[in-house]
Amino acid sequence: MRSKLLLMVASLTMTGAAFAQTKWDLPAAYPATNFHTENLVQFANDVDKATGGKLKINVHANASLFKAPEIKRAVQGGQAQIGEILLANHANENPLYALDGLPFLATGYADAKKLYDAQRPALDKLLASQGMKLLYSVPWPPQGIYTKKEIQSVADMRGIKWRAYSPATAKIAELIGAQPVQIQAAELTQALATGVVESYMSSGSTGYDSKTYEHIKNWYDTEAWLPKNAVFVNLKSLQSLDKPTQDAVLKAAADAEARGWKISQEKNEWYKKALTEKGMKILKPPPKLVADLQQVGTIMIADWEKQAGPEGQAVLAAFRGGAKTATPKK
Ligand code: PCA
Repeated sequence: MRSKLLLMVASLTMTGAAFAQTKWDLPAAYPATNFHTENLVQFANDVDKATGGKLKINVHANASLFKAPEIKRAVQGGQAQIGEILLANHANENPLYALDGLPFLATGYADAKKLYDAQRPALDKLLASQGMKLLYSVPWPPQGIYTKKEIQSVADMRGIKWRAYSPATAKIAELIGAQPVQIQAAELTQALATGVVESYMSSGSTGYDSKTYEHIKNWYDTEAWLPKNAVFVNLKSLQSLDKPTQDAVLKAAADAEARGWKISQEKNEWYKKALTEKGMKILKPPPKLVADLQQVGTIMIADWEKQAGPEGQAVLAAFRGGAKTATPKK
């Protein structure tokens, strides 16, 4: 036993001497079968291949290494080298992170892309000031409302138990008079089973992953916003790699971003079919509900503009300038 162990140590050391292998931990918050996580694994495989095994990225799915709201700080502090977050989870830290979580600001994939283009330079700057680098960002499919009972307007949601995943989704509950409880995706299945959730807003993706259809039968396809996940790296960890390895990371990230946007959009349709097959009713939101929610969005966007400061307002103006033009940006 002892000699076998020693042999193993020796072979590891020899591998290490033959070429310096670096290992990175990548905490992620969503299930292994979620399309974001699958994209992360492919990104890690691409880096592995491009570097001939010099950089191994180990994806830890489903908040198994750090809880969703803790991942950003873990990467900043170097407990993990790279991570995936939901930008909107960090809204209280800087309004820039809140932008893609505001209802009815950017509602389809084309507008979500315009918003990302407008946000990206400011996000790069903000993360750089925190010692990190944004590698890529991919949206969740559009957000709709899961509810146990059928609803006609937000008045029908007064007092119901509402799962929030971000400051903005908690704010919506406050504005419509629902009772918010913060539950991250990794705990959602359990929360649904114990009855602490009667409603929430999210994508078909999370409804499917969490088996929401076992407890809730209605999903109103409001297409209210497309929050983004972002994959980012500790700058010192990145800079400690040799140049070709750094380039391989950046190249694989650009590929993952292009792939992720495409898959998100394709899977949006797939999830709706899959949820229907599982007994979920995918409903067109009634006009009163839409009007009420748009009012909620208007309030939240106006609040955001007040907090955002000149830099944030410039991002919003860039988006609105871009959003008005019919020609899509590259
Ligand atoms: N799913 C995640 C965030 C947005 C989404 O579509 C969630 O519900 O936690």
